Amino acid sequence: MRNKSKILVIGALGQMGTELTAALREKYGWQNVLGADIHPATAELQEKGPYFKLNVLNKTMLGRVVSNLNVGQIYHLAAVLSANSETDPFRAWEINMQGLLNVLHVSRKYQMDKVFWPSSIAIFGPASMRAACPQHVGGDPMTVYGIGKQAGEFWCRYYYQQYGLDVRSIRFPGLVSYTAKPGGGTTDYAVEIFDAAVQTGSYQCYLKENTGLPMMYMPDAIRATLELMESPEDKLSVRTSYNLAAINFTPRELAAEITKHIPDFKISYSPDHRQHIADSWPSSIDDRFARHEWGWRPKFKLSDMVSDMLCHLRKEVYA
Ligand code: AKB
Repeated sequence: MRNKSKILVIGALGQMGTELTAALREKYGWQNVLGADIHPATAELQEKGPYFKLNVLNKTMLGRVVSNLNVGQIYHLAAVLSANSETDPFRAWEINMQGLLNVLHVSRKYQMDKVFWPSSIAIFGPASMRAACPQHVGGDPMTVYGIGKQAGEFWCRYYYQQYGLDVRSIRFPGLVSYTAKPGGGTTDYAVEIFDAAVQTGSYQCYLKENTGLPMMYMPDAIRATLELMESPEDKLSVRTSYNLAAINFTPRELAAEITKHIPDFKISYSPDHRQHIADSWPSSIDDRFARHEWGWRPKFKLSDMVSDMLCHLRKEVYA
C-alpha cells in the first residue's frame, strides 16, 4: 500500500462497522484499517487492530486523525437509526448530518481517494412505490433519519460534482446479523427475533405480522460495500446512493422459517410507534442500477439466512 493509504472506519463498533472493519482488515491487513467510534478504547478492542475514540462532531480531531495517520479512504457509518432518531430529532439531525458534513469537509481538504457512506430505504415514504421501488424517484421521508439520509445523498453528489470527491453510497434495507446488535432501528425486530428464539423460544414483535420490508443478511451487505468501493469510477452513474435489494419478508414469514428449525417457537404481535415508520417504507426495492453497473447479486435467500443465523448464534453466541 502506498503511503497515504490507511482506511478509517468511523462507527467501527456498530452493527455494520464491526463486520466491515473485520472484512477490511482481512483484505488490506489489520494494521492498515483504523477503527474509530465514540466509545473509549479497551485492550480487547486494540488487540484486533488499531482503534481509537473519535466523536465525528469534533471536526478538528477528525482532521488531525486523517492527516497524521495517512488516511486515504473513509467509511463513515456512525449514525442514530430511525426509531431512536424520533425520540430526539434535533440531536439525531446533528449527529447524522453534521457528522456527514464534517467527514465530507475533511475528506475534501485532505484529498481522500474514496469515501463510503450508507444511506437507507428510509429516504422513501408514503408517496413512493410500495413494491419494486425504483432508483430514481423523489424521496418522501417521514422520519428525521430519512430526511437526513435524503439530504446526505444530495451532499454526497454535490461533493462529487463540485469538488471531485469520490463518495459512494448504498441505500441499505434492514440488516440482519449475529455479531454486534443494531440499536434503535425500525427493522431491528429481524435481529431480536433470533436471539429470543434461541434463548427463550418466543418473541413479541413490535410490527404487525404482515409488514413486508426489504432486508439483507450482513455478509451480503459487506460484500456489496466492498464491491461498490472496488468498482471502476466510470462504471458508476448513481452519485446519490444505489438501491440495493436481497430478501423481502414479513415477521410472519420470518417466524415460519425459524419454526422449521425450532418447532416450538412462538411469536405474538404488539405493534408500537415503529409500525407507522415501517408502513411508510417500501416492501421491496428495484436495484437494477446496482446489478447493471457494478454486478450486484445477493447470495442469501431467507432460508439460507435463517439457518446461518441460528447456527452461528448457537455455536458462537449462546454456546
Ligand atoms: C433502521 O431501521 O433505521 C435501519 C434502516 C432501514 O436504515 N435499519
